[in-house]
Amino acid sequence: MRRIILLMAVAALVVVSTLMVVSVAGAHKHPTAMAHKHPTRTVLIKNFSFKPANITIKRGTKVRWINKDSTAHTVTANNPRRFDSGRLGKGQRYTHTFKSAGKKRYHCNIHPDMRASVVVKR
Ligand SMILES: [Cu+2]
Repeated sequence: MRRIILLMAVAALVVVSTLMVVSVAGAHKHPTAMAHKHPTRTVLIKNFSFKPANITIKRGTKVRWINKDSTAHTVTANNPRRFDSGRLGKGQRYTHTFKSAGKKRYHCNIHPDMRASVVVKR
């Protein structure tokens, strides 16, 4: 009887320590996986154009625009309900996280010839 109790105690110890190792490994793995899954992409606004003008990202990616011109620009979706930075002065930035897949075309409201797009994949 004593032997059985000892065996059960050893078995319980093995199960508990295995679970602990798994959860510790999981905790270390998770933040790295998230960082790779949701990176930030930067688009510069320079010399009256978006650089790069066309990017392809995964759904959930955050895109950051930085205005490097001394002239004000906007980052405005062709369908303005999707996203609109408003007026960005020199050095100002705007970020938007893309949550739905598809090709999102955008432009600058002040200079309508400035056109670009973000392709969002699933
Ligand atoms: Cu502009």
